[in-house]
Amino acid sequence: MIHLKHILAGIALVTFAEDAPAQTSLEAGFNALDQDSDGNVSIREYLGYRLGQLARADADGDGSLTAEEFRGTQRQGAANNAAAVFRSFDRDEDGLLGRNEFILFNAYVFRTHLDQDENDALTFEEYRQIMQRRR
Ligand SMILES: [Ca+2]
Ligand SMILES: [Ca+2]
Ligand SMILES: [Ca+2]
Repeated sequence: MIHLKHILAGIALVTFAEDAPAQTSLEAGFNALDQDSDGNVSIREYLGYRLGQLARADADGDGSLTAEEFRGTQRQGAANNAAAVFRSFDRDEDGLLGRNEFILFNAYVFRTHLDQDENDALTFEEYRQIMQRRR
């Protein structure tokens, strides 16, 4: 778990990148995540979004990610650290990131790096700050 907190901080900054082309407004990106339009991205909504990403990244469709498939879900700088993150969250050490392990990973990122006030929901203001730190 050495340096994991640092690594995950980098991942958090790029976590929304794949669905947010530069010209997409912050509001549009946030609204896409806020499925029930209550003004917050709950941890459930966030995990739902990430599970959709799992399904897309799972090239062989077995419900688990290989290290290679996982790396594909991360961007640039974060991709370099993907192997370390993968090892840390492959709790049963079977060389795959299973659905539950993937959820644990994303819940951890959400709780430690996205949700600043730790109420299991991301406000637009928190989202905006994350996106601005990315630049
Ligand atoms: Ca919501
Ligand atoms: Ca797979
Ligand atoms: Ca595993």
